[in-house]
Amino acid sequence: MSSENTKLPLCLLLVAAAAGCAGEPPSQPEGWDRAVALRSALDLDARADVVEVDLTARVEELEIVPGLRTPAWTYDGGIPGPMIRARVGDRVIVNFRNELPAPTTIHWHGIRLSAQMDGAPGHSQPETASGGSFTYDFVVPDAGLYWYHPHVDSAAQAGNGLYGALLVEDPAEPAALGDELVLVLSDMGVEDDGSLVSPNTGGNFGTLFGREGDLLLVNGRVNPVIEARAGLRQRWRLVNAARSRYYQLAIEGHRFTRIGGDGGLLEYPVETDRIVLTPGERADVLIEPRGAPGATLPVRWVPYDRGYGATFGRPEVEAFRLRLADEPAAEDEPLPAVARAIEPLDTGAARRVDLQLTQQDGPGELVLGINGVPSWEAEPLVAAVGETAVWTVENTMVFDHPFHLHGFFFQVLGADGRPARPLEWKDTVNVPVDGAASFVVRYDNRPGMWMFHCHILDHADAGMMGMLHVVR
Ligand SMILES: [Cu+2]
Repeated sequence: MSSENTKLPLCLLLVAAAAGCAGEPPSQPEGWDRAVALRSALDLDARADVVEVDLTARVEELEIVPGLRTPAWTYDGGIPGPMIRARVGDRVIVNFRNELPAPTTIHWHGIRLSAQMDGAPGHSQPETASGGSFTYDFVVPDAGLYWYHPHVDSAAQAGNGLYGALLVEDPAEPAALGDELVLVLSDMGVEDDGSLVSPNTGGNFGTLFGREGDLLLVNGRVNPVIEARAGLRQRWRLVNAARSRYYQLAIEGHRFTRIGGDGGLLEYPVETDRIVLTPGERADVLIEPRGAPGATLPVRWVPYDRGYGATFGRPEVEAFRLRLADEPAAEDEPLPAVARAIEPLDTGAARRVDLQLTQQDGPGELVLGINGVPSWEAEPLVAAVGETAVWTVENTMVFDHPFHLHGFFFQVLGADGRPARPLEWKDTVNVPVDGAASFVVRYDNRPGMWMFHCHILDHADAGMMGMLHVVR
């Protein structure tokens, strides 16, 4: 019961409970989010500003396809892993235990933490061996939706099911934006006998294209149904946790209001017909469903042209659906102002970093790289704390690459060389076929080794990765 309700006389409360109060605002249907509700990690620490959770990676047989048992790789026995919920400025402690048959680490995608907690094997920490454990301990300084996943053999491990959401809430944010859902989008390849498709399926071509599982998963479920009431806004916090698949979502006859991205709210909201999320990216969108009582609104995955053959012969797929309640449309409250003051970073005196995403020539296993060098041969770039840099990442291949920098947010630059509007903080940006992406970043006072890589994880594992050494 909210604190406001407790101020009402008891008789009024009883009347409201029995008959429904005339002035009561309309609400989503009972159990509207049941099909996609995420498990929340249990906070073991009583202190208000500390979230402490236990997290175990282990193989668990799950029924992802009805009637089949799939030995998925999981955090705490489910896909996705439990959602970790914190508030801006909280300290988050994760007591991690590895019960997988392989070494692993956890990377906290997007969080501006110290390099020691970033989960980069060999730089942040040693790999956590099978049977081993590691304690992650960091502060979450920025509101937004983040996520966690392994950084060892990451295409295979994330593809097998290892990912979860970390939501950092800001109590100062305007309330009443919409009823909120966190949706972790991914995919999975399952054979007819329920076993996982081999992470090496398709050989070099599989690596080059980036492996996509045939099953689209929304919070670990195939085509779940979200109940809705026409006219009532829902706020969807989306993350693309797939190892290679781009998500482009559309709802016939509807537009989305995008209010946030990787690093929290945008400078101002934008309307859009489609939401595009490369692997690693997040979006914070409002949707106001419209339609006849009882109608079904498919939320379609629409093929995104990310290069050679990416859309060829590929149909649209229903990723999930909204079912409207058997009630007339409701009138929602007007959308409160959603805006955020973001200072554009000054590119004037910025250092230049020029990178090319490359494919190596040669026989044998496919090798990708950055500036012609695979990650295992690359020398780290060096930068100084406090420095501002403009990165230009050029794509020399016939596939798009989602480029991710660990540890720091950046502002994507438009064609005019200035931060694109609306301003937003990002950590992953698409680099289109035969094109480039530019961004400006300022290295705040967190020295250490930071990774950057393509977030098509098959590409990262094939060498499209490098290191940035930020020194004091
Ligand atoms: Cu790539």
